[in-house]
Amino acid sequence: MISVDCKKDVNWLALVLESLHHTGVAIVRNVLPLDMIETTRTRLDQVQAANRRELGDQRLRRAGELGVLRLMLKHDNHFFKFLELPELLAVVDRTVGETAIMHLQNGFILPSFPKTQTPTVFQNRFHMDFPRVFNGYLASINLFFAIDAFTAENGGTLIVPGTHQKTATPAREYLEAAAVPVECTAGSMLVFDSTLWHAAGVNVSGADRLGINHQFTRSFLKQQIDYVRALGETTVLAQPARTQQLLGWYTRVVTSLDEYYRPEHDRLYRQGQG
Ligand SMILES: O=C(O)CCC(=O)C(=O)O
Repeated sequence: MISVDCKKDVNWLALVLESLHHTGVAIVRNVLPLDMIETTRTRLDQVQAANRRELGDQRLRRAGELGVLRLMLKHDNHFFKFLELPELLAVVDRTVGETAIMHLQNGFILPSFPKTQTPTVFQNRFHMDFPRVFNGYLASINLFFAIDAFTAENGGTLIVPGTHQKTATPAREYLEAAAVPVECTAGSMLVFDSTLWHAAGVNVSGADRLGINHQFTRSFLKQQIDYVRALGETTVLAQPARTQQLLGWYTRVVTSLDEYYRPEHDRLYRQGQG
């Protein structure tokens, strides 16, 4: 798995793109500044507390997830900053294109468990985040930020290089034998083809492992959460144009003929969206 420093390697983007093609994965170090890492840590904890208040522990437990935080943008504008990072945008542009939309942004506070006591849930079973292979056409990409350093001990994501864009499901024994834990510094961005087989690792470090995952797709695919409706027009329009596009502002689906027959500049689903 290649690891490049985006502040030192002038060729970092070309290396990432080539690595995505060959192995389905690459690590980009040094993406987040220190102050953003620190602020993000606090804000993730606050979102988790707010989710517990709003949804209740029972409902969250029933979902069978380990510390997954959804729709963080609703709680805290801080998480919009990730959508303005030049390195994130550069990878999105060169993979799923300039009209791509955000499929999801999820925070992770992966808890530590005593050895052998980690519950088995969807996120720590090997899976593809985008389980559709379109004859090699890249439709979805993951950009996953390490807010803590990722290590084998704290559950750094297990990835299986070269398993992307395959129609046949790899044998479980193969996935287990060939998986490599992502180990990287805090502030790194793990980039992977969303058809790559991966799983959350097992955290036995004694401390939570914090991260934020993003998935971006071609503009014509459905989002996991309709961010435009979830956040509301006022919040979306307060963001830079590119963020509006990533949230799905230019690919809204019309609900009436009045909306359908609007003039070009006012259309909900703009022309040229890929
Ligand atoms: O937390 C991780 O390292 C991976 C999580 C994951 O694969 C998922 O939620 O789909």
